[in-house]
Amino acid sequence: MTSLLVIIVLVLLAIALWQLTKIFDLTQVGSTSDNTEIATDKDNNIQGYLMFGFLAFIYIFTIYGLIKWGPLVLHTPASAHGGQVDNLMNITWILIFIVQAITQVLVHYFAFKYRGKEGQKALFFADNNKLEAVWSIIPAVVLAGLILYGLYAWTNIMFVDEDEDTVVIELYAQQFNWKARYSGEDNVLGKANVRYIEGVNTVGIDLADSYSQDDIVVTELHIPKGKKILFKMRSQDVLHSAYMPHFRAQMNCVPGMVTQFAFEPIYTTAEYRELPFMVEKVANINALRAKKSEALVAKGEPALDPYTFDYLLLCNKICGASHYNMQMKIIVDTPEDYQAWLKDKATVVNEVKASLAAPAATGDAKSIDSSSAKKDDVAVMAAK
Ligand SMILES: [Cu+2]
Repeated sequence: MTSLLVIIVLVLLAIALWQLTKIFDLTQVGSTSDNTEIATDKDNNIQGYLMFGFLAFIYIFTIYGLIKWGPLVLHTPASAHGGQVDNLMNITWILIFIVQAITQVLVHYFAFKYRGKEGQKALFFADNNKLEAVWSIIPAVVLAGLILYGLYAWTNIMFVDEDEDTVVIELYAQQFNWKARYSGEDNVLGKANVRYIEGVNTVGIDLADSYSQDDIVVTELHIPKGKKILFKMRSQDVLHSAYMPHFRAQMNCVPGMVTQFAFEPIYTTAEYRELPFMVEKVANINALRAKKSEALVAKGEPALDPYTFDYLLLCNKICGASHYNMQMKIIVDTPEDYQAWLKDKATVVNEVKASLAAPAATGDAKSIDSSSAKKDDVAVMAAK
């Protein structure tokens, strides 16, 4: 309602302004000032110099942006393939900068040089095959090179050797959180379907499948350093996108299908925190937080906690109201720490059994209890 009123007020203001300019025009009738709508040499000169002004604005703003926001880039990639992505990105940036630097100068300079002059008539110029060939072939070759290099990098990154020793983990997306399913001892994820979601079986594992028996579901992702992780992505509801910026990894999570992405982490969380650029970044963030805390404490509010770096899995598709907060912490451990962390995690099968054994203990127990199908599943499991 408020926005409708604001829009009405703005429209009325615009109409009032338009009417005022008409009144102003009428008051000028008969005055000696030049009110023809044909540009004079003075107008053309002003426009010509404004072109240079705009050119200066573009470059000053670009340099300002690079200095002010340049340090905010992600910096060192934390995955083995990350360097390739960064390389491709940097080459693209450099090309864009060179091309834009040349073309913008030419566009603005020619607009100035050939500005209108009293009595001067524009030359009619139909075409020039040589010129057109030059400005078609050069971009075509450069773009083809860039695309071929991109395709080469993409196939390199996306290729997963079937025989390679990978850790298989499922990333399960739903509005608005992530869950990770570990494939357990057999390194094979059991079958899953949204129809099996019930009670503590939050990602819809088929409990009757033999591969499901050792599957583990967690809400904090731990992965070992130096080992290729094969992520299998699923979504429960809408399109999400699993985005792990520090690892230069992103893949859509599509309802009804399984997508995948594999990478090898090369720094543990502890090692990445110690990298000089990260130490500096965290110090800067904490300096800002300390400043903000002072203001908060002065107002009698609690101070902010100091920031420590963690890798994150974010959702990179606008999937609903709480999309902005759809994230999961990723911890890269040493292989030993990873094994130790994984060792005592309960399997989903055992969690389901426990929840069925103590129906009063959990809030979800009632719905599980009422499902005879689920009891059959557990019976199948028990028989194995
Ligand atoms: Cu999402």
